[in-house]
Order: sequence, then structure tokens, then C-alpha cells
Amino acid sequence: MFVPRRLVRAATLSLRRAHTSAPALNSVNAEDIAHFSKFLTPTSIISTLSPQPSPSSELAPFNNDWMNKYHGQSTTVIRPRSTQEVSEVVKRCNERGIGIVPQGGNTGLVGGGVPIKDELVLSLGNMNKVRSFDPVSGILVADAGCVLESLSEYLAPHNHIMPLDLGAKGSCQIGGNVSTNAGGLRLLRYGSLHGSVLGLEVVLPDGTVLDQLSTLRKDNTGYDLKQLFIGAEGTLGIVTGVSILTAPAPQSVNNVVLALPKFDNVLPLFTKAKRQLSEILSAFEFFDRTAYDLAVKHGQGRALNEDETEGAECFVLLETSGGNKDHDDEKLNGLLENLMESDEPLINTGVISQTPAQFSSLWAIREGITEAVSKEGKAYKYDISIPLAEFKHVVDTTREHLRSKGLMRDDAVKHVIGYGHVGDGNLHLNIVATNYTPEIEAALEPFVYELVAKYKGSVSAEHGVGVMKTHALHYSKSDTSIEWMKRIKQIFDPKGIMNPGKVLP
Ligand code: FAD
Ligand code: 2HG
Ligand code: ZN
Repeated sequence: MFVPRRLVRAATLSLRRAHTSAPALNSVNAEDIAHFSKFLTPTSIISTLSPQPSPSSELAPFNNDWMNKYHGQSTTVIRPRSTQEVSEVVKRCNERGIGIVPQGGNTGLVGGGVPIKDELVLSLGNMNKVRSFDPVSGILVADAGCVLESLSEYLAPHNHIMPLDLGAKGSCQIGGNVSTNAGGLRLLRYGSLHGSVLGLEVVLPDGTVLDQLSTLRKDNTGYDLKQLFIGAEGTLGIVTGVSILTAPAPQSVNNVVLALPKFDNVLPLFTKAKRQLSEILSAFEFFDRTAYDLAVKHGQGRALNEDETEGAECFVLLETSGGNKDHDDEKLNGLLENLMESDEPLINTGVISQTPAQFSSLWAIREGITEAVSKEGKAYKYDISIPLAEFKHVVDTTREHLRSKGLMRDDAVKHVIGYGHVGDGNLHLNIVATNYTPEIEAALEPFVYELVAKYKGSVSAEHGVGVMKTHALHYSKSDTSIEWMKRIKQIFDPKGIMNPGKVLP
């Protein structure tokens, strides 16, 4: 799905700025622009400080996030074409104490990819070449600015797929994926990027290039430094190249959307699906009724027939991927028959895809929920890990809490919905409001974070910390852990220029 950059609206709230304070850093000035012009092509510099100043409308897509919730005032965006150029830009910023915000596709959902003040935005989009691919090992080495979907398209004729997939694939970049340790729709099958990323090339905050672009599956030679940059959200350095293990394309895929009479059936269904489908189960995604209704309302995927959804409290999208169509069909049909035949069926009904178009259309319902929510209103997004059994309870409790505060009304909070990656224990709790307001935020925080802490969960399962959750880190990390994170940051970035105000409180 293509995720368009949002147009900027004039009067928007900057909710988080009050909570955050970036280190004292210098602003970019005209001399810096003159310095950059010595080694960058004119099209690599977008700046209001250039001799021919760029209009601020050109900077707007880089200063505002995908949700139009977080806003910066950067005067300058640099779009380097090579690692060497990144290194030169970073060296200058380090000397001058200028904050840098690395930016990929700007699809992040926690405000990590946009400036807080007027930091320089370093956008990786011009570094978009595949460096090498080995069809035998499946190892791909690519520039960090390659868009995820383009990499999937590149691999298709070689019968390989990327080990990750997400709704933002049309815009997000592999460097952004690595820097957020993105999870997504294939994690159940292929695991996290901490496993599939084999090596990284990183420009460190002083401009040094750390070349760890290994293509080895096994390498036990001491500390695995690359792991520090996976999920660092641009606070330790700039990822410029990625070596990643891709997967052989499955020879046979199926998907089915199952309508369930009640949430309580999700877990028994997951258990049965794992047992009966075993190695071919590749995704098990959940969305509640309101999430489904919003996706349909806003044209995401093709709606199921009304009789297929009647009485359904929630839905599960289940995918199989394997190597033998007859074998996989038999296993999936066996599961579906078994589900329908039991005395108390776990599902009301299911819709199975028969063609590639139907396969995509069923996925589009699930993948399109984020897009649908953004069309419906302004979303407060809580991306949490909690025990599977508590998914519904957390959604219901949050809704009741907002009701008790008198906020469940059309001009405040319109919907509270839950969806996510059951297979990974990751719930996306979205509160869809008419506007972002301090009143709603105060009702939600720390309420939601305390609920997560009660279940010993994580306040960020996959989207990261960004600027949104720096103050909430302590709900999921001990003081000792935070202290060591700060020490690591200090070692790599003593001047605090890399993505200031993000991740660490
Ligand atoms: P950006 O948004 O540009 O940046 C994200 C963070 O990474 C920022 O802190 C930025 O500074 C840093 N960064 C970016 N590039 C680099 C680099 N080269 N070097 C160093 N730091 C860098 N996330 C999931 O985990 N799972 C999902 O299923 C999922 N689905 C989504 C669906 C939609 C419709 C949308 C809009 C978002 C979704 N996301 C999901 C969130 C987001 O897409 C991911 O976090 C994605 O990995 C961000 O990539 P990006 O290139 O857009 O990064
Ligand atoms: C998903 O799983 C993404 O669809 C986005 O992680 C979740 O928008 C969200 O809250
Ligand atoms: Zn997700």
C-alpha cells in the first residue's frame, strides 16, 4: 500500500514539545550551507538559508510526521547520495554541535523521524541502490534508503521475499525499518530484524564510517555492535547500508479471514491453528469489530458479505505459506472443517481467498486499518505487548475509563479499537479522536502505561519510543537499564547531536 506524505494543516497542536527538552545545540547557518554546497549537488540541499532559499512548503513534508501529530521547524534538509557524503555532513554537524534527525520514509508513529526544534534533517531517500544479492544464500545488501516495497519487487524474479512486511511498505525504507526494529506482518514466521539483519554500515556521530556490512551467517568474534543500532531510532548513528537474510518465496500461500462470535475464542483458535497447521502457519492477525468496520468504511480491502460478519465480535486473518499447494490446502481445509464441526464452533464463518486478487484484498482489510483510522480522525496510538488473554480487557477498560471521564462522545473520542499481531503478543490500542487535545491525552496517560505495567508488558512492542514515549520508558525498563542506555549513548554521541530528545528521557 502506498502511504502518501500528508499535507500540512495550518493550525495543529504540538502536544509533546512541552514534555521534551533537547540538549542545547546550535542551529544550521548560511556558512554551514556554503560548506555543504562544496561537496553536495544543489538538489541534495533543501534550505531556507540557501542563497536561493527553498520555500518552507518544500520542507513541510520533512518537518511533519505521517499522523500530522508531531511538528518540527527545521530550516534544512540534506539528501546525500553516498555514505561518504553522509559522513562529511555528520562531521560538520559534530564540529558545530548541530542536531541531526535521520529520516527514512517518515512513516514512524512515535514522532522519532521529525525534528523537535530546528535540527538538520538528514533524509536517506537518495541512497536507494541494491548493492548485491546472492540468490544461493539469499543475502541482500542494500542502501539504507531503499523503499521496502522496491526491495520486495527486486527480489520477486529471484524467488525471494523480504523477511518483513508492513502496511507502510510503499514508503518506509529499510534503514528506517532497521532503526525502528520494525515488526510487522511476517514476524511470526521470519522472526525479528535482530535475527535477519546480518550486517550494517553506520556513520557514527563523529563522521567515522563503521563498516560492519557482513554477509556471514555466523560470526562470533566478540560484541555484536550492529545489534545496538537495530532499534536505536537514529540516536547512535546513521544507518547507510544493510545486509539482510531474505527468505525463499513460498510456493503456495493461502489466507482466510475468520469471523468470531467472541474474543474469548481467539486464543483457543490460535492454539488449534498452531497445532494443525504447524510449519505452514505464517501469520495470525487480529482485529476487533470496530477496526473492521472502519477499514470497510474507508475503502480498505473488499468488505465481506454482511451475513458473513453478522454477530462477529472480532476477526482473525490467518495466512499459510508453504512449499506444496495440495498439502497446504489439505491442512487448511482440515482446520476449517474442524472449526465448523465442533459442538461449540470457535468461528461463525470464514472467507478464504481463491485468487491472488482476493488474497491481497483480504490482507488489505488488516493492513488498511491504520490508514482508515487516519481518515476517521486523530489517533492516539499505544503499541503494547501484553498477555494475549488481556487484549480485549485492555481495550474495554480504556474505553470505560474515557467514558467515566465524559470523553466518549462524537466531538472528543469517537472510537477505541484494538487490533494487532496475536502471534507476537502485540496489541495496537488506537483511540480515535476528533482532535488531539491535552484533555484526552491527560486521560490516557499514565492510565494506559500503568495498565501495561500491571501486566509487566512493554509500552512499545514495535513502533519504538521516539519522542512520544521517552517519559514512559521507565514503565518497561528498570533504572539500571536506562542508566546503561544513557552510558551507551554518551560513548557513541558525547555531544548529543544524534536525534536529540528521542528515546532517552
Ligand atoms: P522514519 O519514520 O523515517 O524514521 C523512524 C525512526 O528511525 C526515526 O527515529 C528516525 O530518526 C530513524 N531512522 C530512519 N532512517 C534511519 C537511518 N537510515 N539511520 C538511522 N536512523 C534512521 N511499524 C511496525 O513495526 N510494524 C507495522 O506493522 C507497521 N505498520 C505501519 C503501517 C502504516 C500504515 C504506517 C504509517 C506505519 C507503520 N509502522 C509499522 C510504523 C513505521 O512504518 C515503521 O516504524 C517503519 O519501520 C519506519 O520506517 P521509515 O523509513 O518510515 O522511518
Ligand atoms: C500495524 O500493525 C501497524 O498495522 C500500525 O503496526 C498500528 O497504526 C497502528 O497503531
Ligand atoms: Zn503492528
